Amino acid sequence: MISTTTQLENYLLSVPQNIKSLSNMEFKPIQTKWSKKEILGHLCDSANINHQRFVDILTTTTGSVSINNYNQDLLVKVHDYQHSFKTGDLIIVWVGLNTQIVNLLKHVPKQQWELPCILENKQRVTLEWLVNDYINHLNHHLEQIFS
Ligand code: NI
Repeated sequence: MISTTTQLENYLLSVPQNIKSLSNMEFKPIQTKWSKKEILGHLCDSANINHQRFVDILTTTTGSVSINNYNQDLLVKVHDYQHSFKTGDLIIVWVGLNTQIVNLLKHVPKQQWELPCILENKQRVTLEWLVNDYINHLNHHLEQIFS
């Protein structure tokens, strides 16, 4: 899990610079598709929600934590990322949230990576699985932004 955390830490340095060099952040190919700015907003939502999931798993006193899905389109809509945020401000939010995640994960003892949680489809997984899922999701959307 050290490699995953290191990858995220490297992103904290590279992603802001790379996004600042893009000029098409607000372009919407069609009205129903997210712009790159909205994808970045979605990544802030994902960081926020997953940080809370990781904290819940690490601090539960009652056993397995249940992971609920979230309505990603609705979250992008209520924040109105396309109009209400400057890209620079979204970058600050994204870096802040992921800085908190990196520092949390850096201090997780080896055995706690095996802590369980239960997905909405009742599948039983571990904190390690969930963190990998978070990074894979992030990679997927960064590829979209930098394509
Ligand atoms: Ni997504």
